[in-house]
Amino acid sequence: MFVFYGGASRFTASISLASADAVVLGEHSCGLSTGHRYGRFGYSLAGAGNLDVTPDDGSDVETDDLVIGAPYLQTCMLTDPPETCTCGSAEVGAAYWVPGGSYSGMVNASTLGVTFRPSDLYLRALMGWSVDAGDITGTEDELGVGDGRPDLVIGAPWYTIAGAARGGAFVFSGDQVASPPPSSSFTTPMAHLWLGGEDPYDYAGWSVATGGDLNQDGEPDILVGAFGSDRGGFLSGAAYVVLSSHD
Ligand SMILES: [Ca+2]
Ligand SMILES: [Ca+2]
Ligand SMILES: [Ca+2]
Repeated sequence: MFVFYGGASRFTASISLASADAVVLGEHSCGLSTGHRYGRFGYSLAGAGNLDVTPDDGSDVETDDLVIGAPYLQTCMLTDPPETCTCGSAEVGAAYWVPGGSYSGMVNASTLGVTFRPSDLYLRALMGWSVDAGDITGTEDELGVGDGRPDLVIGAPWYTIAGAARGGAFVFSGDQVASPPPSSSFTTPMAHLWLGGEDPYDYAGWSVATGGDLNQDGEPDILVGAFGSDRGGFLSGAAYVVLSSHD
């Protein structure tokens, strides 16, 4: 992922990505000689607002942050030395929250921020195929009213529960992610909310979005795309709307 720091006068004409201010990389890939293990970091990305702001103690960190997906990340890339990568080829996938900052040169997402991945490292999930962020929820309000801190939505379209590739989206509470003691890694059972696909091969979570207030209750709502859904006929596809609150 290439980062350019803004400025109205800078973003004109054309800029080569080679002159980006920083390049954010995912976890290592294994070489071609070891069987094409790769993560495809940057397949999805989104601005994540300012998740690590600390509201009550005056020590606010004012940088806006990032969420980035690497849906083809494989188990061996986490567990084996780069030169071997001898494990199976399950594409578990991962997503990374990266705090904002004045980065330069090449930086690594897994050492900068927080990693999200399935708890089962041998199950193909393609987690991180889609990502977005918005203040969907706060931990102190069971009605889902936001707490001012962005939360993360991470799609996993191949995630399998009771049938292949139902897919779905995991919501991780920003409050949970930012709460001390800081954790560098979250797994799917720690998610605040799971929005699971209805049927096998729905591929729910192929796309996700937050931020729109569809029902005008002041809180962002969640959209989950499932292109394999048969709701409207064979492979009609569907887009699910999950409102932050409803009567
Ligand atoms: Ca921040
Ligand atoms: Ca929140
Ligand atoms: Ca709403």
